Amino acid sequence: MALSRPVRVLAAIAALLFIFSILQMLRTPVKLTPPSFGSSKDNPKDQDAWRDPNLDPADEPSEPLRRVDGDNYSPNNPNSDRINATILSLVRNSELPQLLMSMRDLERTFNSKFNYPWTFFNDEPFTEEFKRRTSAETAAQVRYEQIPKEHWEVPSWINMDLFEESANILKEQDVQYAHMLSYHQMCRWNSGLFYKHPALADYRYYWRVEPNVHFFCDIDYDVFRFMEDHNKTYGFTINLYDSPESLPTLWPETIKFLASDANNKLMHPENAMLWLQDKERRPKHNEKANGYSTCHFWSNFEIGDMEFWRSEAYEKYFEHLDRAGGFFYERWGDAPVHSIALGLFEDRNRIHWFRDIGYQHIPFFNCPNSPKCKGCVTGRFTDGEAWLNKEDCRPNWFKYVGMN
Ligand SMILES: Nc1nc2c(ncn2[C@@H]2O[C@H](COP(=O)(O)OP(=O)(O)OP(=O)(O)O)[C@@H](O)[C@H]2O)c(=O)[nH]1
Ligand SMILES: [Mg+2]
Repeated sequence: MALSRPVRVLAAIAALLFIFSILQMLRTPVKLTPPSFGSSKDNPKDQDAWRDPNLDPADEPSEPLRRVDGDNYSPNNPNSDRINATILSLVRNSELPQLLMSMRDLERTFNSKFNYPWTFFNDEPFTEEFKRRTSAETAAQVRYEQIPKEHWEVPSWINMDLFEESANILKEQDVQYAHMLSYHQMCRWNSGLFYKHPALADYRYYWRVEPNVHFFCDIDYDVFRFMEDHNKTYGFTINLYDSPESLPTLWPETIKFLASDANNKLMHPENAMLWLQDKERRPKHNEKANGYSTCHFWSNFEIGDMEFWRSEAYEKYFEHLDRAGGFFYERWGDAPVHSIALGLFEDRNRIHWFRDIGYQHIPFFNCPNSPKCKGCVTGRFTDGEAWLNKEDCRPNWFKYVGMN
């Protein structure tokens, strides 16, 4: 039987589609390639072959791990297995929608199982709407705390005319948020004041969360107990280079601090000085930052032990930096300040890369290769422009310290 021409064309298309789909099924899966760093005169080491460990299957950390068993983590259990830890967030009322997104993700992946309390901080009173809508997202206890004036206010020794002049210079050098006084206040509070809030007096561990971040992977063990049981002080997901223009005197001030014998003794024998001072991968950064690589733990994610921040070493160091004025005359961030302190005064083996926690704060990701993760692309470091891949300084951490 002769087929009409349109029917013959349709049959041919169907046959081609059939062959195409068979070929697709037989094809080997697409291989993920590590992020390419591109080449740049500024980054002679960027062309080094480096395989992102996120491409390798990511398991949970080693035992002991404490898990949900019956009602041992239920919200109202007075004898629960929870330890003295809280999830905390500094946030503005206006950021409520973005904060709810972060809360939903963290509740879904972790906290609906373990029910650790949430503590919210603000320099202003929280609105009733903020309280109502955030407490509706969790079965755990929720607390709303205002920051004492003396913790937030610009310190008396800061000269505001000099602040304005310095901000003009920073702006010329493209330093973001240079004129935004509240940004400087926030960085100072996150560096050296948050853990002094009376609401945290009885807490030891914290997990810092910001609005508009995402968590992608199920976490089926108590991360705070992990920190305690494995003797960890600090956990991070992302490691980045900072803008050297924002902190030209941070390292010189650090060296000044370490110059006295008493302060020099505060350094830990197993410190991460080599990591802090690396000048191989980004020599220009080290040069502009006067000896500091600028590599830091990205502190919008932190799981930490406040005993470290409350230690004599950190107290003295923060006091020194605060007096030096760089939180205002430059734009020292809490991330480099925390990172330098950890690199100097803590045993580097007590710093843990949470490779299994899938995380995003725009524009960077930590996306593990694990069936527990949904919604991010394994091994993708950024969804921004390609040059942002250069900002990843985990290779430095792994080179000098390894994966603890
Ligand atoms: N209450 C309050 N929270 C603040 C203030 N400034 C910043 N924050 C919070 O501090 C955290 C860090 O501020 P961000 O503006 O996100 O700073 P960032 O992460 O460096 O900048 P982005 O890349 O723009 O997110 C966020 O949790 C903010 O909600 C402030 O003036 N008041
Ligand atoms: Mg942010």
